[in-house]
Amino acid sequence: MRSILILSLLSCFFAAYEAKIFSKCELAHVLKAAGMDGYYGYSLEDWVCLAQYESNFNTRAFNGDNANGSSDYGLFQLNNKWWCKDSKHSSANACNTLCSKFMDDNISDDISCAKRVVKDPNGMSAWVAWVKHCKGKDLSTYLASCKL
Ligand SMILES: *[C@@H]1O[C@H](CO)[C@@H](O)[C@H](O)[C@H]1NC(C)=O
Ligand SMILES: *[C@@H]1O[C@H](CO)[C@@H](O)[C@H](O)[C@H]1NC(C)=O
Ligand SMILES: [Ca+2]
Repeated sequence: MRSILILSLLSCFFAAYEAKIFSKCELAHVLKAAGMDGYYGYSLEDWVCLAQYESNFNTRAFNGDNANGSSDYGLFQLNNKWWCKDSKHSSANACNTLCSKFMDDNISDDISCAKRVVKDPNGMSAWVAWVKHCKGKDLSTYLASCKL
């Protein structure tokens, strides 16, 4: 009995540190509510596709070995050269935040920063995975199964 209690306490403890992995439709709902459908001319499909291919919808996605020496953080793989600050790199820190904030389960700051990124002249082309997997593709049925 006691070991069961301890086990369940432990699993609660670890659950708090687990990555949140969105489903496609769950993320579509959150991004829509955050005004991303049509934001800077990009469809909701584009935003969700971008997150799928950048992070596989994982809020803890981390890539620490880009060829240019930068690291990418979280759902939108925001990097420590331009957008956020970490201890490894000098940064323009245009989103004025710590990169670790892009690794937690609250994505409202990640969304704000992505909105900032897309305002630059490159738009969504700032995201290599979007260019490769989403740009110019027919995404018309991509979110068809989601009740939006
Ligand atoms: C560094 O490379 C990564 C991956 O190729 C890219 O996503 C990122 O935008 C680059 N960062 C800079 C500052 O050039
Ligand atoms: C998420 O973070 C924002 C600040 O970035 C905060 O205003 C909001 O209350 C947080 N939401 C939750 C559910 O903790
Ligand atoms: Ca966050």
